[in-house]
Amino acid sequence: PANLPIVISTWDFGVAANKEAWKILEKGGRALDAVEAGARVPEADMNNHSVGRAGYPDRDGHVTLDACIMDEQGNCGAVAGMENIAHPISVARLVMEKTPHVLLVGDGARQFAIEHGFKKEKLLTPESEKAWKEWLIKHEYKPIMNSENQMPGGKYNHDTIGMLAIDAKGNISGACTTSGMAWKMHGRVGDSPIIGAGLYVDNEVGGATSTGVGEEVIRNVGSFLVVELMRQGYSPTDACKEACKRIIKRKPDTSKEIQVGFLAINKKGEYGAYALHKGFTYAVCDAKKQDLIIPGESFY
Ligand code: SD4
Repeated sequence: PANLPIVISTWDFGVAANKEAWKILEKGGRALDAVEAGARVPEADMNNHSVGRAGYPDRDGHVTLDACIMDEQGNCGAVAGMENIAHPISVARLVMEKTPHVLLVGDGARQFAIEHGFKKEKLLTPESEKAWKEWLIKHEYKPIMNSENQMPGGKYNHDTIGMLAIDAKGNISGACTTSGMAWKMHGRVGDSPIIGAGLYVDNEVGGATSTGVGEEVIRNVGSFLVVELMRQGYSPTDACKEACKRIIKRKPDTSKEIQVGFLAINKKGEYGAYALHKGFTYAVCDAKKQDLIIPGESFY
């Protein structure tokens, strides 16, 4: 197909992540290497408070990270609730490649990372700590969904990165990494490290990833659903729209107040997205369309 290789990812900062992934794809490199390299960009970004270092903490002040990765053979790896390790996506890849398991959590994930040479670091920045302390005063330690992402004017913003790439050989891989909902309960895990929820890849069909309130995505096994709908002939956009519809159907009132967005690509390199609310964007990079930011369609 004409537009391969290609890489797409969630939100405006996906542009910088795509750029890094593109360096690998344009040389004929593997989609798996591309999505790992791309996801590491927001993980290291001090201005991104929803991914990796500088992520907002949970309500007890711990920065706990979730990530997963999946390749063209259906291999996958993930970490959840991992503290003190700056690049969870790379640890997720090692779980996939070096262990017989798929998901490591908490202390076990951190221990595994340290055994593989990752540095133990403080991830809470003074700025994130300040935001957390301010939250503590206003919200009295109650876990509230979505609060950190509600923007003036009723817009909802999130910053988790989900990335999907197809390499020159036509192989698909995906990555998803986040610090999760800010001020979450300690131990809370969202959709992002859950294969089938935050990310799913089937090399015969395509891939999907999600962002937003993870609980609703887990309940609907969102990314798996999007890929299965594409298998049945839905376009990427229509598949994402249908997955949003399921969330609205189950929770019509909640859906008006929370953001969830899906992003998908099919085997031909066609892509699309759909969200509950306005404000979701995604970034596209291929040989022709470098640095493109596209607003996702939405219900509300
Ligand atoms: C989660 N889906 O932990 C993630 C949150 C997110 O930007 O997308 N934040 O539920």
